[in-house]
Amino acid sequence: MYDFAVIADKWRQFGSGDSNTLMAGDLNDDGIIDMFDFALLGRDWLLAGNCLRTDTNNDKTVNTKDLAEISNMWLETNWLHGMQ
Ligand SMILES: [Ca+2]
Ligand SMILES: [Ca+2]
Repeated sequence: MYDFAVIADKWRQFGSGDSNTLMAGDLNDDGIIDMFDFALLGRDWLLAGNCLRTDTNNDKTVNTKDLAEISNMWLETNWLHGMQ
């Protein structure tokens, strides 16, 4: 586990580019969109409600639109990747 100073330094290194942003499809916040995120989507498939982490487009339902979000960004990474 890293402390805040290490995370802040990593954030600064990446500047303000796309790699600095959090990705909606990264459901477990490990910095990469992969099979673990897909598994979480499957767990919540067709659930409806507010504040669902797997509802990537915030339409209050976990469905094919969220699957499309993950599929479109498959294996993309951001600055969080490799921090854990
Ligand atoms: Ca992930
Ligand atoms: Ca959704």
